Formats: sequence, C-alpha cells, structure tokens
Amino acid sequence: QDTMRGRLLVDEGIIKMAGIWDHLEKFSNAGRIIIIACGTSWHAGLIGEYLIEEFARIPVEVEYASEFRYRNPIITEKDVVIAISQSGETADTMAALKLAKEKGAFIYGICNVVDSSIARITDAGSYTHAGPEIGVASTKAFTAQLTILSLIAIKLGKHNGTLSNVKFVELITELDAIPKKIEEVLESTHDKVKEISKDFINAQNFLYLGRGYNYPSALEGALKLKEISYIHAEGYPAAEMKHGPIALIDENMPIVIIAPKRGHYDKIVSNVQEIKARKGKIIAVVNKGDVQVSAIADYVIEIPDTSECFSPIVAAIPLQLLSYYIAVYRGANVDQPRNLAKSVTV
Ligand code: F1P
Repeated sequence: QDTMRGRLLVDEGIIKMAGIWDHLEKFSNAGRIIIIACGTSWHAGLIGEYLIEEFARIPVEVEYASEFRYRNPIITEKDVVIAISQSGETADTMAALKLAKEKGAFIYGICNVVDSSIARITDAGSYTHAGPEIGVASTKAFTAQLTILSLIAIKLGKHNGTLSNVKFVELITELDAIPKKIEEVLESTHDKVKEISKDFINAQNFLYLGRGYNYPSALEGALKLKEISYIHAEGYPAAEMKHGPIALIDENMPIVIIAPKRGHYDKIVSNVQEIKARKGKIIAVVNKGDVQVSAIADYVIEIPDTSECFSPIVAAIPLQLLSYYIAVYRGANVDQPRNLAKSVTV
C-alpha cells in the first residue's frame, strides 16, 4: 500500500514541486553543487548538503554568502549554485549570486518571496510558498526549505541511479507523512516546552548539540534563541564537544541535545552521560518512547519518529517553540527583535 501511495505521489507530480524536473541533467553533470545563503537559510543549506551527498552522491559545498562574495572563490561553468533565501532580498546572497553568474555557473534559487530580486536573477528555482513570514526570525521558511531540499535530493538520487526505486518510494511516502507529524509535534510539545521555558528565563548561555543531520538543527536552535531572546547560545556538533565546549559545562549551563533514535543514538547517549557527569542541565529532544537519554536528561521533549534525514524538519518545531517562550517570558518582542531586519539589504 505504501508503495502504491509513493507511486501515486510521483504520478500526481508532488515531486515535480521541487522544480528541478527540467534541469536534472544540469544537476547530474555538475562537477559540484555550491549552496550559498545566510543565517537560517545557511543552516538549511547544510542539511541540503547531507541530503544531496547521501542520496544523489554529488559533491556539495555550503558557503556563507557574506564570505563567498568577498573572497576569490573558484567557480566554473560546470558548477550549479543553489541560493537559499527566505526574503529573496538578502544583499550578501544577491552579491554572491552575481559573482557566480558572471563566472557562468547555473543558478538555482530557493526563495519564499515570489518575484523577489534573487528569484529574478536565477536560471531556475523553487518557491517555498511557506506564506508570509511575519516575524523577522525565519521559522516556517526553514522547514519549507528543508522540504524542497529533500525533494531535490531524492529526485536527483532517483535520476542518477544512486537511490533504488524501493528507497525512493519509501522516502517520498515518508515525506508525505511529515505534515501530519508536524501537526502532532506542535500539539504534543507545546505545553511542555512552554513549561520548560520558564526555568530558563535568566539563563546567560545555552549550548545546542546534535549529530549528523541534527548538527545543523543544533546551529539553528541556537540561532533562534540568540535572535529573539538575546541569550548567548552556541550550536555544536555533539562529537566536537570534547574538543573545547566541554570546558563550559557546569550546573549553570543548559544544554539542548537533539537525540532522535535513528541518528547516531549510541554516541549521543555517551555525550549525554558526559554532560551529566559535569552537572549540565540537559534538555533532550528524543523520539517517543525513548528510554536511555530520557533517564538521564533533566527535561525531555518527545517528537515523532522519522528517518534521520527528515528529523530536522520535525525537531525544528520544539526548538523554535523553546526560543519563542523564553523570549516571551523575558518580555522580548518576538516578531521585531532588536537590531535585526527581515531582509538584510546592506
Ligand atoms: C537570512 C537571515 C535570516 C534571519 C534574519 C536575517 O535571510 O539571516 O535567516 O532569520 O531574518 O536574515 P534570508 O536570506 O533567508 O531572507
């Protein structure tokens, strides 16, 4: 039945929404794909790298547009450049794109705002259609960007023969189930996250840790907290903890650890034990029914199970809620954070 549903999704053109349908050869023949973006969109780009390399086996580089534009990067006509931008107006991303275009690269855009400046200079692209982002901090655009990147990676993998038909249908079917899981996670984690937030109103610092696909989730969780609650937060790959950040851990350090069971779980368990031994306050995002991490963590937030590659889409929701409620309890304006603009045009 699942296989039938997967086939139907493909036949109905769901995967066509990824917009690369007419450019598969261009992508497949690319020497490499360079993803350029800023802020939250850059974090989506990192997950895009994991997705495209895993499923389509094309080398991917992810660059901050704000760095790329000022250095002298090697770009050739064989490169495909993917620009990700919610607003489609970010000046750094636009400048980096112009540079890549001058060197003859094929430019693909993933934007939310239709007919925005970035959308206009691209050769092709996909709109995320996430609706207007009212607040400055990017939230639903992020999950929509991840969805588009998933579709691109899966479609390319099928085209390149690096993804079997069975796996292709399995992934598409699972992606189709994500909206339901998002509704579920919003409903099931909301009150819990709101409660947890109250204990961290006066926190000075936060660490966010994750592995694999959820390393960029950790970066994004930390960025959301910085942007709207003005608490200093660092996102790190959990495996890097021992190379420095472990020195920061004591009873005053809250640590959000993203620990779904299908993402390097055993390794995460040892990270959690290391944190506990140093008395860090652990807020764990785990799958429903989790035992090992939950037994050690101080706070547990349960999310539905998904393949590791889609878990950042689901994990983003409680992370966004956590930043939101901490900011609200601190009296911050969550929609208009100080010093930030919706699109950074200079
Ligand atoms: C990039 C970005 C956002 C951030 C804030 C400032 O915007 O860094 O990720 O939340 O709004 O701009 P964009 O290029 O994705 O519109």
